[in-house]
Amino acid sequence: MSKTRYITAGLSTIMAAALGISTAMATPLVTTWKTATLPQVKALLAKDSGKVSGKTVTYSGKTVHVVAAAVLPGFPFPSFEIHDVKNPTLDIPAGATVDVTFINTNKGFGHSFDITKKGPPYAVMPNIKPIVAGTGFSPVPKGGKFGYTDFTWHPTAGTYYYVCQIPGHAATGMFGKIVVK
Ligand SMILES: [Cu+2]
Repeated sequence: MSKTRYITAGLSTIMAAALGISTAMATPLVTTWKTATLPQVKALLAKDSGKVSGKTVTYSGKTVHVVAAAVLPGFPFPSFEIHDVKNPTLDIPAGATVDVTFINTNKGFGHSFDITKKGPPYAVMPNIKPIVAGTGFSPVPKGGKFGYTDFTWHPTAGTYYYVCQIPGHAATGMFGKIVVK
């Protein structure tokens, strides 16, 4: 049901990997974006299945639904929000199926939500190949319409980070931690 995927480039990608060429050469992520109005965005945000405690959102069950926004109105740029918490740590049970919905609510800017094992600090251009097909760069909201997309992740136990790969965003704090255990 994932709406995102990588387009593989076949032999050239394999050769690039074999030669140790930087991920800058990797094939870009192609993502399908849908649009929602602000009331629809609020309904989507309410579908997050976690429970907030301080700066942590804890998920339980076999299937969890993470709904993240980029720069909700009223929050500082650049940041992610989940349950109105800025850049929260996500606690997810190992073995769970994680359905992620990412919505860009930041008028005038694009953002991405990509998952990596690489922690901070991040370069201005993080150039991270996500460990699961993430979102790639969102469209810039316009005309009261906000882009959102979905992907599914089956994490193994470990520590991960969600990051925005628009240049400068992760470097200036647009990331958070995910603990799977
Ligand atoms: Cu961003």
